[in-house]
Amino acid sequence: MFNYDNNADDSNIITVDFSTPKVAVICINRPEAKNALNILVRKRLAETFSELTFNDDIHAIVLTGGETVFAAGADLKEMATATSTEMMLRHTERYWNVIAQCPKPIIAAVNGYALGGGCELAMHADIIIAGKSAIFGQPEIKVGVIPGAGGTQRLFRAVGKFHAMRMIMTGVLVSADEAYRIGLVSQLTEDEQTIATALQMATDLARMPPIALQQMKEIALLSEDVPLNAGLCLERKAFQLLFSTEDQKEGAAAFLEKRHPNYVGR
Ligand code: CO8
Repeated sequence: MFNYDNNADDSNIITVDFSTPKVAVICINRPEAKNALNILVRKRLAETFSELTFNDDIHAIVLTGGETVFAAGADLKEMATATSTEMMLRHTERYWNVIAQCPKPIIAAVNGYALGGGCELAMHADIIIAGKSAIFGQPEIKVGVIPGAGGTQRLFRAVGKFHAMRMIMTGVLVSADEAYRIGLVSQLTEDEQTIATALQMATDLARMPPIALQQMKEIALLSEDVPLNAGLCLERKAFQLLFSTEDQKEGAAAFLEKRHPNYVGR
């Protein structure tokens, strides 16, 4: 079994910056391996997302790999000789699930490669900001496997069958422009502006009513899996529920009084 326990040299493999009020910026920091997602990175990401989920001071999260690369996939060196049983026993889905279930808005800021597990990680976000250098792809087929963290599922939902099939079957890498055109990217920017743009958006989101944002996210993601009528019903119930929040009263009052609202998350 691969040993992925903590190693003193890896203490900065994930960094979290709290310098912007109400926003956490998570950065993967493994440049020597193009930010490949080894198990320790995924474990630390899960721990970080878990902490941020319960941190009431944080209202929005930016996820990035820094200025030059987002993540070049799962760590191929860790998987090269693994057996099926070993892969099963790693239970990496437990790490991914923490990110998928994070109720707060997540913005991925992508420069450079977002391949394989890296592309799948970006797709765990709610919004993807990409610099012009960004390159997306699910090249797993070229190394003898298939996407293992949602690439056959989330990519389909994001870009539709024919773009997704082309990407996962051929392993073709797509440019930021193409990714934007097919709907895999929310907003394109210059590379130097990617993180700043994501940070500004996160700051804007952090000023929004947090309960409403979380209800919206939960229902929007659930609705991919439920019939339209059930989704509409969920939406209606949450919409009605929000009228019990102080933030709804504040939002309406601020509009009527022609001032900026001050949301408190109650
Ligand atoms: N895993 C491990 N190491 C990597 C990875 C990776 N995915 N990508 C890059 N590296 C390492 C290289 O081995 C190299 O290390 P070293 O200097 O020790 O040789 C270092 O990073 C720099 O890489 P390159 O010299 O190759 O840099 P280039 O700029 O020439 O190329 C590329 C960059 C195009 C990103 C190239 O490195 C590449 O093709 N990487 C592999 C991309 C890939 O196939 N990704 C998919 C992996 S499979 C996957 O993600 C399955 C997901 C399943 C979900 C997870 C569940 C477990």
